[in-house]
Amino acid sequence: MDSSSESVGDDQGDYQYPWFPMGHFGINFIQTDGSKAYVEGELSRAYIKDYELLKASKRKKEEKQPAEQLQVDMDEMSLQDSVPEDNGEATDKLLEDKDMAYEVLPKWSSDKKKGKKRKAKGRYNYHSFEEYWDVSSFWVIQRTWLNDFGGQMTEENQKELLKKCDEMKPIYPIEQHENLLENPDYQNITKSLTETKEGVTFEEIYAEHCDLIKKQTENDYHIYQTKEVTRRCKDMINRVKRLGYAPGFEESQLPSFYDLNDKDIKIDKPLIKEVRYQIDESYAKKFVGDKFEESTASTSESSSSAESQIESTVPLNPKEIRFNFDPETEQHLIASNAEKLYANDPEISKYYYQRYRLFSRLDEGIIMDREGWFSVTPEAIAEHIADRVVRHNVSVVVDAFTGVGGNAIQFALRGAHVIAIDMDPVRLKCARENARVYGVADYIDFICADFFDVAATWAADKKLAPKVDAVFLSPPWGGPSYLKSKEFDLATGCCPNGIDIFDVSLKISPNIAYFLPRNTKVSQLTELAIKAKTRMEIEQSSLNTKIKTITVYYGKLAYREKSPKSSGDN
Ligand code: MGP
Ligand code: SAH
Repeated sequence: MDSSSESVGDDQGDYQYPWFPMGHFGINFIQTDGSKAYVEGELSRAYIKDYELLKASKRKKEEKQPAEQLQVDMDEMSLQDSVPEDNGEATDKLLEDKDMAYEVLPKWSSDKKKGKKRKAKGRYNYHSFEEYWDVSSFWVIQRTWLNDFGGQMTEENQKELLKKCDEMKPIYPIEQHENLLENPDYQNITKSLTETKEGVTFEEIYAEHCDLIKKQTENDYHIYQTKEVTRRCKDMINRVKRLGYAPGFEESQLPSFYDLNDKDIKIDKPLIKEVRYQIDESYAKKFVGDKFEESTASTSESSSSAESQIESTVPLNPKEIRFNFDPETEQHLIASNAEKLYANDPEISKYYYQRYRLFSRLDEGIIMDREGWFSVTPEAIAEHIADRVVRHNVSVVVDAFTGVGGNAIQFALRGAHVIAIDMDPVRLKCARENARVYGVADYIDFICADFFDVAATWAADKKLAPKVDAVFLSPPWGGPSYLKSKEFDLATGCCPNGIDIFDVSLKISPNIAYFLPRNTKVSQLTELAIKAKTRMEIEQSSLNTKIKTITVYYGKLAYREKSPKSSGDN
């Protein structure tokens, strides 16, 4: 483990499993309604180990699954350079009044601030046109003036001006200024005035020259900035991808896709205006090394029959629901019996051979239905999530999609009071029975209902609403085939719609932990942070050597660095 990163977190010392911030980002967006938004977040990874539980599960030798690269097409994005147009032939008419072109120049002071040389390595990221103009105005105006009207100066004054210009040249000129004198946009732009306007004075020509050069520079600065931000966006996206996330940003969200000066641009997704980030590449190296590389890329071979086999989650007649588990008639739910039951169902038997990592006390009476097997959070991951959530004065947690109780049990074991909701009576029954096995059933309230209905009831009558400190969300991901697409779409992949789920949860608490596929689009997760107006953290759960899932923390659950690092930011 990188020892430098161990000291970064504000309260990372007392966690059962180590987790580390790998990078942070800040993104300015222009939203579809034209308003601006800013999102700040962290990328982190938890290193969770459960080798013993996996070994005890006596996993069968599995067929290797074909590797599938979790690469998105952002690499191929092409950048349309803006090439300034040629201004045409410059006039070459000699002017009278030799040296007037020199005389009109404002005399420079020795104030070094104006043309200050920056010692920073690499590119300098100017924050505004004013900042760039402050650094470059003397040089760009006077060097171009010398170029155009040097013939009207004495040799001595030409030399002196050239020397001053060289001194005042910014260390990091924008691209269009790198070969300033070869750029036609900066040549002879006022010379024609001497031809067209009679009696024009050098003062007037110089004033016009200053004006036009500034306008041209401002225009070029914005073209340059757009290109620079786009370059940084692509770099950030590639770094995020190399850490094993699915970025999800589309080319149409990059600044170069639009003319940002166009006030009437119509966008259908938030447009990135500016990015700042610092991403530790050493985690990417660990990630692409042997096991990690294989781990990100897996294709689920599962057939679509799995989806059709998922039981209906809506009970037809509530009166027929029995919440008590009957071991006689419901033997099919007993997890330790599952080997035979799912012998011809490879999609589930795979989980049977990892059974103790799902529940270490599986043989003590754990019960699960088919969906429970593939959707329960592995115990060590659930332990870690509870470790992250149940602190910062969090004592009441809503588990909105309880399933068979993998997470609810761990929240309760960490000392929280849990409100456990699931609309499926069979799975909620499993959760309650499983909570008994772990001795925490008394710390959990079980509600068999649609989460949307519960949230609406609480919103409609505040007296009915409990005081909730945090909401945990682990909705269905549309069956085990969720990894089939490179990037998981929160809106269409989750069932119900993952964006609606978040919106409803926000009405209950801003402190949300969202358990999602590892290939969920980061772009959508940032959109949720905009809505929540909170910072965010996307934590990868690395189980032994494989990144299994992600948990996205919002509100006070998200990591906050005590003393932000400033150096090395992009
Ligand atoms: P997985 O499909 O077993 O991925 O899910 P894995 O292990 O990478 O599979 P492989 O075939 O690539 O080796 C990993 C974990 O995600 C499961 O153990 C569950 O905890 C969780 N999970 C999977 N699904 C399909 C769901 C789901 O629909 N909802 C929720 N909440 N969790 C799920
Ligand atoms: N974290 C759980 C797994 C959750 S699986 C565990 O560790 O066991 C997702 C669960 O969401 C399923 O049990 C499903 O019945 C439930 N669900 C789906 N839609 C729901 C809704 N609208 N309201 C409440 N529960 C829902």
